[in-house]
Amino acid sequence: MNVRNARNVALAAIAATLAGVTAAWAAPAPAPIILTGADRRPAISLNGEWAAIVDPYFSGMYNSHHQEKKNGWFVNHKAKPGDEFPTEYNFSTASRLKVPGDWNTQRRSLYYYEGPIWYERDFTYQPKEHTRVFLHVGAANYKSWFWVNGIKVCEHEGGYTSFNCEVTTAVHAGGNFVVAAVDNTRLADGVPGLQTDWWNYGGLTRTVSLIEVPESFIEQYDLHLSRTEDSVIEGWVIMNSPVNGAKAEVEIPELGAKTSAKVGDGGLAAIRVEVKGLKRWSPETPIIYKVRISAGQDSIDELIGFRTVEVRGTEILLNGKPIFLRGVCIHAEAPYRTGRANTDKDAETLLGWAKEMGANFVRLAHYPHDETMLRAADRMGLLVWSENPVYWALQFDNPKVLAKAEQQLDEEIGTSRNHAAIILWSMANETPNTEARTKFIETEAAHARELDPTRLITAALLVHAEGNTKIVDDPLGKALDVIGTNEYIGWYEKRPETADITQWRIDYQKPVIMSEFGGEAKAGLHGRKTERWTEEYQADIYRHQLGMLNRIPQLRGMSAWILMDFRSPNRPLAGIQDEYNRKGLISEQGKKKLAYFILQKAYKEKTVGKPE
Ligand code: GCB
Repeated sequence: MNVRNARNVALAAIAATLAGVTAAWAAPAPAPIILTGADRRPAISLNGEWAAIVDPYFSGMYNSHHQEKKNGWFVNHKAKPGDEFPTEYNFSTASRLKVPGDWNTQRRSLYYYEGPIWYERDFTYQPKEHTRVFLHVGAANYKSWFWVNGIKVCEHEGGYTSFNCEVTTAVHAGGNFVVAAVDNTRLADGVPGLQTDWWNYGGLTRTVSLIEVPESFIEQYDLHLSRTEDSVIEGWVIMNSPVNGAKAEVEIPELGAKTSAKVGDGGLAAIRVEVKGLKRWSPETPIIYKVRISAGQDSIDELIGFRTVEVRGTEILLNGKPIFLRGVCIHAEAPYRTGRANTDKDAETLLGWAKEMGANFVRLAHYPHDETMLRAADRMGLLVWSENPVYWALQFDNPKVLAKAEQQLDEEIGTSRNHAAIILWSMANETPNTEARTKFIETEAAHARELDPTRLITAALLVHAEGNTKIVDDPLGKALDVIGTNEYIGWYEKRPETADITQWRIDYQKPVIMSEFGGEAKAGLHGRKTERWTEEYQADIYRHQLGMLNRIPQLRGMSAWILMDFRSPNRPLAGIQDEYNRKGLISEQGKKKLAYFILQKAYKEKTVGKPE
């Protein structure tokens, strides 16, 4: 079937819908599936220029008279003059947007845009026998719907995780086309919700490709170093549609290690393999092994580092030894060009600045970052705090919101569970202390533990104060392995020197990470250290913070807020902020501020934190 025929089929389906007859796409959209190591599979890239139609009223999706979902008025729209229907839209004459990319920084008129945009791209394809094909979407913020040749292939909610829509029966030999609707409208029942302190970059913000797999294929796998048995790599492989008697095989050629296991119920094969001479991954020795995972006709060449992480009392142990996390928070904001970060170069620049500062740890705020960032952290030796976008006040009493948070966790953990760099799954940031919230995040934490018992669970908590004492007693702390706390002494409260007389009371005998602290400065603005917005004022905050942090006995890590200035609509102060949160240690144009060097000295000389 060629593109034109496909269009006709799709047109017929639209007509059927309009006539009140159930059309092919009136059926519920198939759920996307999660693939581990999708970026390690050969792929047909669909990156590049896509046709784009801005549709603020979402008229391409809804029936204008009844507001009922039409499920894709635009889905097949390649209408040419003379085509009877539809008439209002034409992808072939529409303007273009780059994929991957947020739309806000590609066109001035889309800078503040929050709403739906339709995307379309043609591609040629040659189906292969016994092969299943997935449309892999690195991320689409926030809700998205996909059609291939007019056939609905999936819909998805959540703007920061990858997903895969099966298109095996929708593609055909020759010319094909994919249409996507992406809507970044903020939702009261979304995750995150209506309020965030970062830019709501919309669009197909990460790579899009086609991934081919055999009929029976490897869906997810988890391979990690055992905490209890030295030199044993354990884990599992899950196969989709395994044949009877299927086996999964794991091989690490460099270590001469190889094992195979029977695929049992639910497609699961348990893996255990003894290894000799394994060199453990750590920030000082970011050693990564080539690992071949194969099952039936399918195989993936992975790159995995092996290390253990655990908590003992108030210590965090990496490879059995106490570690202090000298870190910094990072948003997925592209250095120099701004907008969403999504290239190896973006990741290497951001993480390179963290390394240069002497950091061994990064908090990737406030949502899961992309594979390029995680691969770079593995390679460069930076421990990672990875975060679910449960941010500020969500509808914590709404079970649908919990389901959305859990789905995003499934995707975050399912796709990135083999990164040695990730040691912490963060459930939430600065959530209000209510019963509904605590229950919500406890459920989320239990879900994360079930998905991955090998890593530590954390969250960034709000603290309160009595006089000069900061108190960490949020009941959520019970559900966490590591307590994260945020504070802004010297910026949102009091003066930088207040830190000198601040005490901390932490009601949990657990490790603590100061997950945010800092203040704003405009790069290049100099003055007295008492003048807000100057680099000197920001540097003074850091000087006083370092002394205070050293007086918290349970402190096992810190992540300054934040590495680089980032766009936020909450920061309109003209001439200073200009819609950037200026708490960066580095400007968005790469200019290091004085505070960067204060922290660099403390990190490099290890004058902050417990020497290991
Ligand atoms: C916070 C938030 C973070 C903000 C930061 C700020 O507490 O967790 O998302 O950007 O403060 O700059 O106010």
